[in-house]
Amino acid sequence: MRHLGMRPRLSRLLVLALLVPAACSQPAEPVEAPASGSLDNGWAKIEGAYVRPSLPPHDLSAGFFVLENIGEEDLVVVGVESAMAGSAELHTMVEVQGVMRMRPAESFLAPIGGRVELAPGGNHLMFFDLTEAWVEGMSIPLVLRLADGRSLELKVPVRLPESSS
Ligand SMILES: [Cu+2]
Repeated sequence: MRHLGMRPRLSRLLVLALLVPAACSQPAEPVEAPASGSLDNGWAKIEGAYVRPSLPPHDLSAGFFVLENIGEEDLVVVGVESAMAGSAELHTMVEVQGVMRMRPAESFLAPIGGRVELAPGGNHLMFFDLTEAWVEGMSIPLVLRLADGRSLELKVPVRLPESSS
């Protein structure tokens, strides 16, 4: 039931919802289901998406996910947005004179039947100017923009990366 033309209005509503203090005259709001960090819409599958707790005082966070292309067209992620971040970018890691540094990336490609994996130390999402600190237990709304105009919306949990052992 989601139409292209509705997106701007939806995002305005999201922003409004964030600006309205939680403690107004409304009776207790239903408890929101925890963010799953997953999505399966028939042509794209996302598993294990999450964002890191923010790093004060810089208001930064990074996000990760595995996107699997289960459709019949390439999935080219060209942007990311969150109603809880002033701006967000796709980032990749490159080695510069022996030091790994992050750089903005143009896009992430999940070819037909393939996948793209974002993980600490590699490709990631980067979030700036967070509207509030991101702490474990919160759910963060994300929108991934695709080159062909489609988008993927999901809610992801805030958590630390699983320790690699
Ligand atoms: Cu980065």
